[in-house]
Amino acid sequence: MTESKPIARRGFLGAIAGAFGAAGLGLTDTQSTEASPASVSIWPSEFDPHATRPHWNPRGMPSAGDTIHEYTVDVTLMKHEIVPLVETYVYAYGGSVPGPVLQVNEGEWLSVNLVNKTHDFHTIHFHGMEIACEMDGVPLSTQWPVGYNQSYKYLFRAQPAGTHYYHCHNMTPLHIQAGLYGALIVNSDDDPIKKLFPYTRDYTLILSEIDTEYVREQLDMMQQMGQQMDYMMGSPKLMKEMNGNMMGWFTDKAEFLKAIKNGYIPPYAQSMTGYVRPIRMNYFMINGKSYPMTDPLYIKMGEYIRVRLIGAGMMPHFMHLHGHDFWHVAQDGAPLASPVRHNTIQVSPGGTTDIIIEGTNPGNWHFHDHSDYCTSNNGVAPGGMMTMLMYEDAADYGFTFKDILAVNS
Ligand SMILES: [Cu+2]
Repeated sequence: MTESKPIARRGFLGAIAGAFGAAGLGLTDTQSTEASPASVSIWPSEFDPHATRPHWNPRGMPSAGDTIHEYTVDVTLMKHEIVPLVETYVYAYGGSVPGPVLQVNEGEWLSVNLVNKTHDFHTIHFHGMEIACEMDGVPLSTQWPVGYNQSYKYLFRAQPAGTHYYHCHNMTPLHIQAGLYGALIVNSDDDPIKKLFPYTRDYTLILSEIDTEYVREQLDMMQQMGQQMDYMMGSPKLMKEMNGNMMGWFTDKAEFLKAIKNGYIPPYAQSMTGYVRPIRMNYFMINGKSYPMTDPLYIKMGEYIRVRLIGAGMMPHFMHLHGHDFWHVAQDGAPLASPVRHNTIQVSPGGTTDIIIEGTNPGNWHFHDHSDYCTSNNGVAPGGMMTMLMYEDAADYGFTFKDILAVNS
């Protein structure tokens, strides 16, 4: 192995100054020299980027003796209650929002049979997995979308370890709002987080949002178009003939541009419902529920708990814990080089963020998105993306405050 070359800050600044002229950066020779020790390295010289290559060939197949976890995940149209009196139609994987937690050990195989029981198209994308692209769940790119009463079997080896998730990749802004997401946890026997913080409880919090009006309008429309869609699904040729009439699926850019020349108006220019309506989120959820119906996190003094935050929606969220700092230990499944201390942490759309909380301050503590718009239900606060960290042994430390739910009238 060749030794990697440390990047010296002096060399980096020197390169910029050379390109733009030192005067342009406001640096004198003395300043740039004094502020830049000769051999400051950003990364340790032993850093090996190849260490993060996939352990197993993503295009490999199972061998005799390999463990294969088999799941059947159906997609149904069902009613889901976000908070009392707010019930909305959603699509659901496996009959619940979020869908079932898929949990395996790194290197084991997952066989997931998607069965579609709705008059719409769906797939499953396994977000963060290093797998064969045919198993990646992107409709019209790596597979045909799965129509009514059709199925598609995904088979892949789970890698890399860490907190991941899965979601539908068809009409994503609608189908994720409509409930098609779930956690995918890949465990490792050699988890540095568990070694450093021997946690005893492990929570998964999937963050997402919904515009209930938008979802209702769109799902209504899909039901009305159901028969037409089912007929079309019988034949890929018929699907293609629908181009320009409805969905606008094209084989390439040239075909798309030709269709526009011939009068095709894409939905973003004239929406499928006849008018353009921007998405405006009104409920903000943790595991499909808004406060006060979110589940609390429980802890005891001296206990470590692991909290896996998954950004399944389309907005960033800024989770803030009262009364404690916590440790950011992994991002997008991968352990950080060193834990980082926070009391507020951003969870990006599509990102997973693992934190460790240590029980150090008995009581009941809010844990919520600090983007305050998102701690409301239909514009009324408190609500939304909020839960509690509750000490089970708080009474032992003289804390007697009882559970109170704040619900605005
Ligand atoms: Cu879908």
